[in-house]
Amino acid sequence: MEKKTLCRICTAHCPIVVEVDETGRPISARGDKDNPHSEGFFCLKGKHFPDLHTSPTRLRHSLARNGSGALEALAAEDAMDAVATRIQAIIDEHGTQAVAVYAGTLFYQLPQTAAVATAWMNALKLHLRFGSGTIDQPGKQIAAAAHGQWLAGSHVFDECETWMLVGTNPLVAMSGGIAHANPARRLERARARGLQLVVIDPRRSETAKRAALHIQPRPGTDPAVLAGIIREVIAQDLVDEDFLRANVDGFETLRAEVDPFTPARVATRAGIEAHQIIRAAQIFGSARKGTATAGTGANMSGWSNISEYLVLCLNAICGRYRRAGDRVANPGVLTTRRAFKAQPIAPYPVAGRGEPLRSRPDLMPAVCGLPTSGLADEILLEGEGQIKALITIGGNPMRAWPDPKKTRAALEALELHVCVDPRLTDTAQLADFVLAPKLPLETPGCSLSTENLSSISPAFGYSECYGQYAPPIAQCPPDSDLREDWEFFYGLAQRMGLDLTIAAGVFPIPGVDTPTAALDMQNKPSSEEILDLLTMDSRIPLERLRNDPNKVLFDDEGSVTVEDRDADNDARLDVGSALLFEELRDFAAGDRFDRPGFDYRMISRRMANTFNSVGTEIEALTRRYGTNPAFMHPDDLAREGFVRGDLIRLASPHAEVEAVVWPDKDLRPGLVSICHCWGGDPEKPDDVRKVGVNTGLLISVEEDCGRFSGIPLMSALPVKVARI
Ligand SMILES: Nc1nc2c(c(=O)[nH]1)N[C@H]1C(S)=C(S)[C@@H](COP(=O)(O)OP(=O)(O)OC[C@H]3O[C@@H](n4cnc5c(=O)[nH]c(N)nc54)[C@H](O)[C@@H]3O)O[C@H]1N2
Ligand SMILES: Nc1nc2c(c(=O)[nH]1)N[C@H]1C(S)=C(S)[C@@H](COP(=O)(O)OP(=O)(O)OC[C@H]3O[C@@H](n4cnc5c(=O)[nH]c(N)nc54)[C@H](O)[C@@H]3O)O[C@H]1N2
Ligand code: SF4
Ligand SMILES: [Mo]
Repeated sequence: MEKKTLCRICTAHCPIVVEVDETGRPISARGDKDNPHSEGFFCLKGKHFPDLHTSPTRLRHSLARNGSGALEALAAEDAMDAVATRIQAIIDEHGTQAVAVYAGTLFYQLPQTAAVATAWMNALKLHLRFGSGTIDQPGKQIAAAAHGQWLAGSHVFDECETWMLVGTNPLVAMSGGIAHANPARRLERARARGLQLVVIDPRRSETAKRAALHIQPRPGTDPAVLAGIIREVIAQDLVDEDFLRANVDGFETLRAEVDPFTPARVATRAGIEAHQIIRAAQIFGSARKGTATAGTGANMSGWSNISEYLVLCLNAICGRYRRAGDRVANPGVLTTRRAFKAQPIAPYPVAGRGEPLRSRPDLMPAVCGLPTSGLADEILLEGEGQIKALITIGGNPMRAWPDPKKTRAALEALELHVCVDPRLTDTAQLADFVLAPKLPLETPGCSLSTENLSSISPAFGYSECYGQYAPPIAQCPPDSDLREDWEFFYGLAQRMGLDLTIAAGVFPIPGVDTPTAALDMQNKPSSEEILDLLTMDSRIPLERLRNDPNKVLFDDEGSVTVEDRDADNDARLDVGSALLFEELRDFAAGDRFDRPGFDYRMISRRMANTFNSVGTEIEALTRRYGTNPAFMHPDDLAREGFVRGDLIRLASPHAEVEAVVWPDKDLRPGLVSICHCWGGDPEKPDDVRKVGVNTGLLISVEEDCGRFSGIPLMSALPVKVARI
């Protein structure tokens, strides 16, 4: 039997059709060609989405560490009893400051999980909440705070004449500017109607190959390239004077700060041609509609905050925001109803939200959350306030956190580590309890998380008025004892005597008072009821999506246009943040990441067939390379005397690893491009050709960390290579 649903491996949430057998076992998946939003698009990972549900390595029971130190199966209700008792005991002895949570990528992709787990943290007044966001693109929240936000949002890709992508590759990552579902087709259509794409990436990525202009700079030089483009936009008189006058402060400061970044100087610093800067400014600045967005490449290479800030400055001086009377392409389906007004939310404080970390006085709670790069040290530092318990939800610290050796030591030092994950990951293997969840095909879901991403950054979320409900379509594996993720947190709350209040949506929407609802703590609500609460004030009621599963586009529900600025509103965006321009001056002073003798730079990238650590154990997904190769330019291979498939030694100033080398003519010479979240337990070395290499081993969480977020140098990291 074929059933329609959504793939939930990545944020694209592609509509798929899953073949389910008579026992309710999902067999195979394909893209849903009848879906007008995605037009059948899906990827190889999605094809294997059912395998994640049926894999023999999937956990069918929760696990607990027994007296002899081994993990053994435990009934879900007993696991909740034991975990609640242990957490309560730690809180009774040390207070809630001894308990921390790490929320990984899957946390945010599952609306019920994010909502109920957050409600549990709120009920406990738990402050130590860490997430994958601070080792991802934390500059976004920091830049938005320093700059302010535009309540009416920006134009979507489908209606623009230009777009600029900085260190992001939406055609593979399904993230970062070109809307998720079917980005390649969207780009193709946009190009056919004349869109000029500008891509800034040291690698001629899948997306860069389709650009009108590809600038291939040295990694870690985005501030120069962006400041140079802004300077040229000003020099070429392409600034939107009206928008600036009405809405923006700090223009003279911006002009002065970018003034040193002449095309010639930028060319020298970034290793590009000066005319590319002039051309990028011309393409971007002379269009009427078009936005610049940045991704992980621009955030991981040392200058996260200032790079994201310059991106916002560029958009602001070119006036790339919706104005009063403009049509709002996607006024929302399942997210909380909101107003679209042609006015800013004024800048707000970047940091100052609490005490610095005990172990790291330089790292403190900021708008991007607590710095995950400091969490291992915070666990390891003994004394008053030490973290004793960690709960990991939908994340895999051993693969994802920089410095897995330190991570391992920290996880082992915990009194209690609870991991909510369907797989016995390297992280789960070190846990005291592994709570085994149901997977998306076995639970009700919807497109809310991805839609709600629109509140994180311009051009995130859906570009059209799309929403979809995904009913549970598969049975849990036979003889399993699983719960939905959220049920574990509800169960813990019941046992700990906590009342839970959940907030609508997944991410708060700027300028909107999010509605909340108290959960019935006696009679457990159903998963469907939780979804109803999460969409309690949506523009389109979820019930309508349930009742008419074939209707997924809602453009015919009345068009929404941007309203005028409120009469009493005088907020302005700021392009002259003194705080952030300190970073531009620091950048201008020279390459502070340079290390003599380390003549290559390692850069981050994503591979199409794995999603962070998900899929790295599925043979069909890893067949192409068998591992995460270290890609290098063929000229570099020749110079070093390497051939494809050679095992090489890759060293950073902090550590040394082995990797399998692979030619990639699309790379700028002098680089080693490797995907993250591979490799096994660093204390149990295994064949790198099989398990891959964990690039986090090369990264230091002590040196070169970004201001506020603590994001380490995860791209543009100095390395050297040698034959083994
Ligand atoms: N060196 C280096 N390190 C990096 C990066 C890099 O580029 N370079 N990238 C960083 C980035 S951007 C990110 S976002 C992080 C990723 O960091 P994490 O989020 O910590 O890592 P993931 O592998 O995405 O972890 C997702 C986990 O969720 C589990 N899972 C799958 N389905 C479910 C479910 O339904 N419920 C639950 N509870 N769990 C589920 C999976 O089995 C997996 O273990 O890594 C970061 N680390
Ligand atoms: N298939 C797949 N999709 C994914 C993921 C996955 O693991 N696999 N992970 C998901 C996650 S967690 C995230 S956060 C998103 C991330 O989405 P993106 O941010 O789009 O991530 P990437 O595809 O790695 O693209 C980053 C690009 O930055 C370039 N780059 C590296 N260093 C620099 C630099 O210093 N400057 C500039 N300008 N560019 C640089 C790289 O060459 C690369 O092409 O993708 C998500 N989607
Ligand atoms: S892009 Fe692939 S992994 Fe992501 S949701 Fe679509 S089918 Fe799933
Ligand atoms: Mo990420």
